[in-house]
Amino acid sequence: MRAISRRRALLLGGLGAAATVAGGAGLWWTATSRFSPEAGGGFAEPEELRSTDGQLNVRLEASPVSVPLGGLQASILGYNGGVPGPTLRVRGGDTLQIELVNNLGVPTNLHVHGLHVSPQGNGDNVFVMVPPGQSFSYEHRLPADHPSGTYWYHPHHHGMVADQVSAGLFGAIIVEEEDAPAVSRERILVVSDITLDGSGALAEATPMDRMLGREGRLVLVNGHSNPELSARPGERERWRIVNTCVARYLRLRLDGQQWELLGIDLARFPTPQTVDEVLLAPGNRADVLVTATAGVSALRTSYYNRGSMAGMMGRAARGPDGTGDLVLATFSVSGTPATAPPASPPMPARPAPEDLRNAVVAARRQLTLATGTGMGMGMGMMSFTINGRTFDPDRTDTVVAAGTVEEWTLLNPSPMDHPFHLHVWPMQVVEEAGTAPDSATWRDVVNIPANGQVKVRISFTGFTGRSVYHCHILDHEDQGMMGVIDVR
Ligand SMILES: [Cu+2]
Repeated sequence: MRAISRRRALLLGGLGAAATVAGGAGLWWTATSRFSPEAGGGFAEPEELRSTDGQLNVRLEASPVSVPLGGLQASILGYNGGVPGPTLRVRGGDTLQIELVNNLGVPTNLHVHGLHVSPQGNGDNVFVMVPPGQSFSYEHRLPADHPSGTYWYHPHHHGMVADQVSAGLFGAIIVEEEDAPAVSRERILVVSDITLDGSGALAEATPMDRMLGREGRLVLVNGHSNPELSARPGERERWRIVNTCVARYLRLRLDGQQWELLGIDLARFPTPQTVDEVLLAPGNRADVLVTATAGVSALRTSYYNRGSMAGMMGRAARGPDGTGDLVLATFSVSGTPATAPPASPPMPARPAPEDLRNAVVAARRQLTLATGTGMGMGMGMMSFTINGRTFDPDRTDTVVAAGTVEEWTLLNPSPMDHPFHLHVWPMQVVEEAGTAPDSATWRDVVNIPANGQVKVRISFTGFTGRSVYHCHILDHEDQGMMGVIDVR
């Protein structure tokens, strides 16, 4: 039997603590080197909740749950008893009300990642804290012209975000478009990663995990290990892929199939892009069209070098563990060919944000995401800063005039990538790797490569109030790589 830390006991509450104490073997994956997770079950999707008459009222209970994961009975966290939580489907103009119930042993809250909604009051307000045993009613009023896209929700209580998201607290949000492409079927693929110990309890992140950003050893699609998706030749499917991983980058391929990228995060590209691979930093989403070709194909993620901490022990050459190649899902195409695939989608999608490439820029700023070894810091302790400062909820770092367009140069002088996320207002990439994109490219998470920079433009319209921007390697966010913005 091994001791359970106070931190984990608090996080998991009664159920997790009991399960951990009862178990007690070492890390599940490392304990048996030949272990491979039970895989290949049928593809399943989370429950879907859809708005009616402009309204979606949802109750989300964050609780310890016991669910089968990759052949083990896992004691983790979930919304409404499952991992992922329910998928929420809304449209522009809708009101999304979420009653968040906190059944955890620690505080939590809820962020609607990517939604263009108010950050104030009971809106997308990350400064709200919901204590254990209490609940909070969020209300999000989506503008009528809210960009379509795939979004997601997860806790955002500073200092505990990585622990709670990696434990299973996440779910998808879909904002439907007016002119959706005709498809044979649409699927949501919520990708997550987690490390369990031999008893199925959540493994605790090490100091190294927190520094580099933890990557779970078990990678799941909708809570399943390598599920099998079936289709007939000629069918066209729309896949919405969400990267909810705390730090894992997904470099996706689907060899043997026709794969077109409709968009990343929000809106759609002016024309679908035929691509070999799609890179999703933590927090990003892909919207893809798959035209099924007979055969069996693997949805793979391949190794992506996101850098490391220079001078740190181990891992320096290849970066953090776990960013290697693996199969996320299997796509099996067989049977009677479909008569004709549905017609190509109309482009671009409506509504879409305004193209800011020729906009009047009211202010230009630089934000520098840096890592360092601070004075008096212990072995292995790093600082994670934006413009030299760690997060302070009481300090406002950036004041923006409402209604203006700004251009931000996002700089990363550190030896590892940092995916930059701004709440509420989408970013349009205007310069990446020294070149301007050919077409309007929006993101709400923009990867800033190690020793690189990206320029974005942001239209601060629609809402005022205090919100945040941060690194979406959630371990970095928890350690202070976050700033406060006030639009007024
Ligand atoms: Cu980071």
